[in-house]
Amino acid sequence: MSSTPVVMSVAGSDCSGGAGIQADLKTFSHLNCYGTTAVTCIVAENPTEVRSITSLPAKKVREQMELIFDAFPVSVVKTGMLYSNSIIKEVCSFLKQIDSLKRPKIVVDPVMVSTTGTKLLRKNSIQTLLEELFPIATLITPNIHEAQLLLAKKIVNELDAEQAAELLCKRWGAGVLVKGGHLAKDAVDFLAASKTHQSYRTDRIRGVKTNGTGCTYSAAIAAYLAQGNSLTESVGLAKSFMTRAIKSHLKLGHFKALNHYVVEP
Ligand code: PXL
Repeated sequence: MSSTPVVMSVAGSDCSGGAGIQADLKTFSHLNCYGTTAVTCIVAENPTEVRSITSLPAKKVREQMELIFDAFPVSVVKTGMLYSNSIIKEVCSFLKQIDSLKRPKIVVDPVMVSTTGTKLLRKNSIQTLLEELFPIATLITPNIHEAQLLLAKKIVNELDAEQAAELLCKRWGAGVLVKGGHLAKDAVDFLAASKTHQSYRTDRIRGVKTNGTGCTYSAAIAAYLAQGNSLTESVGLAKSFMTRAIKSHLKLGHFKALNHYVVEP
């Protein structure tokens, strides 16, 4: 009998393979989960440029989710680039009609802007994300920029980041991991959840700029959760995985890429 956990990524396709659905699937399979997907958008991009975004009709996103859930016991859903109001609403409507006791855990990466600066969420859609998706999330994983936007408040130091996690956690009743990768000093992330507050600190790895760290981190958390680890354990394991994936980055032509296949320490 197989006990491989099934996880699902609802996100955009990054043809360059570092972020989006592609990063999620690599991470899921490397961390011993069976990965499934609902594609929301096709993003034509490479590490320096987003050329175009083509979004799928919201009903087509729902259809993918329906068929996967009809066939597989999905234990964790990770959401990434959802892009539009209609897609966010359809995804949430699908997830909400699942009995709350049977609903999978939901890890929300509130993707707003690409590493190259292109908007991956329409401006008028942030409110929909907050109202529809955050209340059913197990964990929300904003980086500093996203947390600033969500709170309409500047975050300049570790204390601000820690308070941001607590505020967002209280406001939405979900676990919140504010990722401090963009702060000046160590790479420190703050988790605020109903029963736990924890920080995760590693030395900053300098001089490695790669796409897809946010996508990969949230996918790794989803995979570790699907394997039955607690939220605090899953974030710790995923943080360690990320540190190794950045440290052992791959050199591909002129670019550095995350090594999604990095081995256990
Ligand atoms: O890293 C954010 C991100 C998420 N999802 C998709 C992307 C990107 C960055 O480019 O392309 C599909």
